[in-house]
Amino acid sequence: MTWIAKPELHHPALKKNRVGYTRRDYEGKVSTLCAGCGHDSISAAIIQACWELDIEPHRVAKLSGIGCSSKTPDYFLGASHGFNTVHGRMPSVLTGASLANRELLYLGVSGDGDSASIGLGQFAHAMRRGVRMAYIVENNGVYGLTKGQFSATADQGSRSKKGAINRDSPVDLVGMALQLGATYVARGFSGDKEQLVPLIKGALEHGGAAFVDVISPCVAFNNHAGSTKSYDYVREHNEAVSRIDFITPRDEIRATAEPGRVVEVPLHDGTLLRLRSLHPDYDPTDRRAALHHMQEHEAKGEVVTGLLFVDPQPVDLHSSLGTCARPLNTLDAPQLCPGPQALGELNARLR
Ligand SMILES: Cc1ncc(C[n+]2csc(CCOP(=O)(O)OP(=O)(O)O)c2C)c(N)n1
Ligand code: SF4
Ligand SMILES: [Mg+2]
Repeated sequence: MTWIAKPELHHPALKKNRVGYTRRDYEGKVSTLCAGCGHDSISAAIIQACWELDIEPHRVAKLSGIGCSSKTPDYFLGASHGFNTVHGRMPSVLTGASLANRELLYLGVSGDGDSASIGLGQFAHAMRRGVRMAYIVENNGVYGLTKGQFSATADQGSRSKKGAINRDSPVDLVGMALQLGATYVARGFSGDKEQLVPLIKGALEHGGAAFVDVISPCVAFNNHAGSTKSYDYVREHNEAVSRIDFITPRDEIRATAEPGRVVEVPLHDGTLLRLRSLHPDYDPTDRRAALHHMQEHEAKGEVVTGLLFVDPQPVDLHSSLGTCARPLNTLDAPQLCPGPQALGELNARLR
């Protein structure tokens, strides 16, 4: 129903956030995805996260590749910057944009086909270089847009809608992100908005390479018995390591009465991640332990969700390259091209 335009008028009494926007201001066009597609729930969670964080929409750049998942940036943050790249190339285009302007908040949206097959190398290098971004993979285990072929994240032994068995080993993007050095690694489920919104908020505010894998069932091609990415399977096998609250410096920090161990992780910008650990021994700041925990539970067929790892003081590509603090489009000609003498001195330093 691409021809349906959303009404532009808002009810005057809609609640506004601290920067004067209603939740509606963070929406995009009417979605054209199948009714019940998990990807639409992720769009709703992104809208909620940005509204609650008081992010000004023009400060966000949303980039994606190709697929149903990569179409979704059209359905949220309609007033933000956007770039729909070619298949699997979102990370490199985003890296370039980020190097040219580090003042924007970068949100990369991709699919399991887009990131675990054609874009696997791009995904890997964005993580290992510490590109400052929130990288969200809407993971349904199939190529939804091209009619449901198994993707590289489909579990070995899982069945397609037509009954074919997937014989190949899966690519585990969460495990790879942990091994490659991502400094914020989480997994959510599109059917659990309460868990997903704080995970996305944490990723947006992280300040380094933040990866969020979201299991997002494809109702058209991968929501049947025998699939490990269906709503029923994930609900039955969801093994959450923690519940997180995301607290910005201006929020009142109330004492929690929740049961279980509470870990508070202060972040570089003054925000506080409060994790209510559902496993007494789980330490979200121990990369190797996170990997071990995940592999142990996944061997039992469980889907581990929650904030799996966070480095509260991330080193990102800007700090390792010493990039220009100002957006390049605000520099004048002499600053961008300081002349032959400066070039000569630079060359001399490299000899
Ligand atoms: C270079 C290139 N190769 C192949 C395709 C065909 N193609 C379009 S979308 C897609 C896969 C999308 O899968 P995924 O990223 O998982 O997104 P989903 O639709 O499942 O959300 C493929 C192979 C393409 N568009 N471009
Ligand atoms: S084909 Fe699957 S992934 Fe694509 S919109 Fe439909 S349900 Fe969503
Ligand atoms: Mg997919």
